[in-house]
Amino acid sequence: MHTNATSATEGDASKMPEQAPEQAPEHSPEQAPEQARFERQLDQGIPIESADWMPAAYRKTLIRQISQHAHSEIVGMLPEGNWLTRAPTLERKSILLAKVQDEAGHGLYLYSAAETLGVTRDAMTLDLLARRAKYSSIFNYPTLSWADIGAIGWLVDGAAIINQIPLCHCSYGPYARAMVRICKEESFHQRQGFAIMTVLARGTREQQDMAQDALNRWWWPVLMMFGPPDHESTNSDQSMRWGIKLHSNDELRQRMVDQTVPQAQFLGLSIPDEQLAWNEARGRYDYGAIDWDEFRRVVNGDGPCNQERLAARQRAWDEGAWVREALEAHAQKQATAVAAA
Ligand code: BYC
Repeated sequence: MHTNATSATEGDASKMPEQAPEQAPEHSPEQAPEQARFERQLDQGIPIESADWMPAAYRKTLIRQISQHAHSEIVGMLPEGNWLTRAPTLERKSILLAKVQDEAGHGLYLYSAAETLGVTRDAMTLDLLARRAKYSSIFNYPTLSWADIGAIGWLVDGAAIINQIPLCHCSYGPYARAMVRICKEESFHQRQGFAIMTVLARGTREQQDMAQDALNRWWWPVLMMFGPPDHESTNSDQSMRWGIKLHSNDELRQRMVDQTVPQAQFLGLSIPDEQLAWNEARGRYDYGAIDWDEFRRVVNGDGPCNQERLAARQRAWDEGAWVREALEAHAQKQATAVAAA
């Protein structure tokens, strides 16, 4: 629920900014001392806080990344929510329910972190609904069997941890602090997924096949989560200079492969990649070519579930209108009472 009313117009979609506000131009000569202080803070590893001066492009990049991250957490509830009523036991159901609720919490911490940069949650949501903002490609794939819930925890949350632990040390204080708790919870999520896969992998032949089928379908989309290859990554260089990203997309993807192969071996499952091989010289695994056309298709709206996911978010927005209106009315009543007192 949206409780973060920051302006008198918030909650009234007709008066809402249609997208994140335009940023001020890059620093003027008078701002040179501020720019120098900003750069000194980056060099010395001192977090940038919301009240600190920052270049407009830094602010814009953070709003883009944090809001897309928040949208991913919220959209990410949908594929798993699909199995809440069909979890095989009461215990599994309550664990999954807790996990899905955690994802909602992650979305809220992240929307709050983005709001410290001067954008409203409503504006960010409208950007998502108008397809101006992205969310992770991985959530455009369907969850066809219970093993997919295991695979999401094991692989998707596993990838999230690899990508997000470094973000706990990124240069923007509110984002870095939000990531600390998120990463702790992701680690619980990863373990619950691995636990599901372990039960299936040690189960009947049918259960083992189900686990293998889930791994086959999720493996490549999970590797795509880390973003395009470094030479095609438009934002990486600048984001790394600003300390928003600490490692490149390919480096994190490689860590994912190196971490997951022994886990798959432990489960007795095979990674669906004939070119996967240990490279003694590099001390890392070599892996096969990723289908980047598929990645681009999914990111551009043509994945198996893109329409369904956005329709669900649109429905939630429409059906939540009365809540936003009620909150707005309540906030106005409070403000009137305070003014009268
Ligand atoms: N999907 O220059 P690049 C979770 C876009 S939540 C869609 O490398 P950047 C979880 C990228 O936005 C998982 N789009 O970008 C939740 C850019 O387009 P724009 C989400 C992607 O930002 C619930 C363009 O491609 N995690 O795990 O430097 C349950 C060029 O890419 C993707 C985060 O958001 C993608 N996979 O690096 C369970 C973490 N990859 O925006 C689990 C925070 C790239 O210029 N985000 N694009 O139009 C990041 O670390 C970075 O934003 C990324 C991409 C590594 C994802």
